[in-house]
Amino acid sequence: MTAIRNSGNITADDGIVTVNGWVQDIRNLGGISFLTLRDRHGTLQVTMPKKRIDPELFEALTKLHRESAISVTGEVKASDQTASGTEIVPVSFVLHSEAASPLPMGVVDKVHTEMDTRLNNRFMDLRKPEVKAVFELRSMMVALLNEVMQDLGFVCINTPKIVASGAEGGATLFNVDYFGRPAYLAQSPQLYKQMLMSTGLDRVYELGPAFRAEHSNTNRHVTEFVSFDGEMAWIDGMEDVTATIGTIVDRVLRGLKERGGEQLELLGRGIDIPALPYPELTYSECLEMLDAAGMHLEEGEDLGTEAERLIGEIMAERGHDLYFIVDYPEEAKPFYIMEKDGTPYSHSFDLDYRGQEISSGGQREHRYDRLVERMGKKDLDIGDFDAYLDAFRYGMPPHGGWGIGLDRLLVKMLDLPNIREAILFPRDLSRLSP
Ligand code: AMO
Repeated sequence: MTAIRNSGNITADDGIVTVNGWVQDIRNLGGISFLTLRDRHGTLQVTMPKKRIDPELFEALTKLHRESAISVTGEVKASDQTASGTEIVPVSFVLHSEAASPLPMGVVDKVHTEMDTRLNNRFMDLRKPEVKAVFELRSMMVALLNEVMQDLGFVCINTPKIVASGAEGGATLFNVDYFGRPAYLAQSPQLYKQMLMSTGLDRVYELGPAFRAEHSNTNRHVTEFVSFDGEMAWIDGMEDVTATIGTIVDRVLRGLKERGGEQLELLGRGIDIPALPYPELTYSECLEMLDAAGMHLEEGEDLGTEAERLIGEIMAERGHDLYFIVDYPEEAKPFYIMEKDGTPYSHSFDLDYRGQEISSGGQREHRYDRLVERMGKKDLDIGDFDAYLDAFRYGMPPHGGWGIGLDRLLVKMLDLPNIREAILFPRDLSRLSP
């Protein structure tokens, strides 16, 4: 039996090997032909000196369509002509599946391919090493998040994604017909992670899909994203939450830098590690900063995309990539956020990464009466929230938490131009397939 090798582990002493991959390119120079075989780890050169290999084999290999899936068996030789220092002289091959021609898009061609074409043909787009690298880094990021959360004593949870009431406002709810009853796709695990704070599972986290019927077509909004949520009980204040987020993001940045060297190099990216603790700006300070920069927002107004970007520029000048914006007006924040008594503000924060919000969270209102009062203020029908409210009637500890958009975090870490670059099969206003 021949050894199965790949472009990452082949050596000149391997003798006869079999390598699986796609035909990236064939160059026919008359007396000799070269086939570039690409696999997960890189490329290998299959060298075919016309006089030294079986004419039928030569004919069949040189006629293959680009991107066909094949296995090549041959002898490994040392070569000073290839980057790997090896080449394979074939003795046989198996054509598993021939690629149709022409290809829907190029894999190695230097021509620019539109995002829509790429996403329509994602299976082919992912054959590009630099596109695949993003998803390898994403996988490392998820592994790192799980590691750090377990180290910090958080319990991994899964909450329902078909729900009876939304937590993040009616405008972005997707309706579901649940056996004739109205239901929604979960916008976040907010209500469930809070309910768990009354159980003794007092530190929980979830990495799961979140759905928003976003009508905005931007490079940072999708209708289905992965939310990395955390919730922790018995906190003394919101600072416990922001400090925990700092620890987590720092561990992930360091881990990716350490483990993702190969992929980061392919992407031509480095990862900067901002010093802890990440600085805090209050909402009011932001309004002042914006005013001084020539952008006026009314007190209470949401910081929109432009304001966030401008604050990002000012913070970059001060040497900060990651920073919290704290103490938002209570009016601008959801019902579950605790008010800052005697002020129009709240115990809430956003975490911004180079001018873009990647997370929001805060301390929650854990006092039943105050929570019901706050729901009234927001014109919510408390009857829709019975199951949630019950958990607050029988001993709910003070608690707080966050939701980090996993896709956005990756986009900012890798400085990608569009959230769709970080999602395998994105869903947006117009895209439902593939
Ligand atoms: P929020 O609604 O701010 O807060 O969402 C939290 C984070 O989720 C990401 N996000 C999105 N990413 C891509 N496309 C979208 N359409 C989208 N919407 C949100 C962002 C955002 O910062 N329950 C609270 C969190 C909490 O308080 O624990 C919540 O969902 O990165």
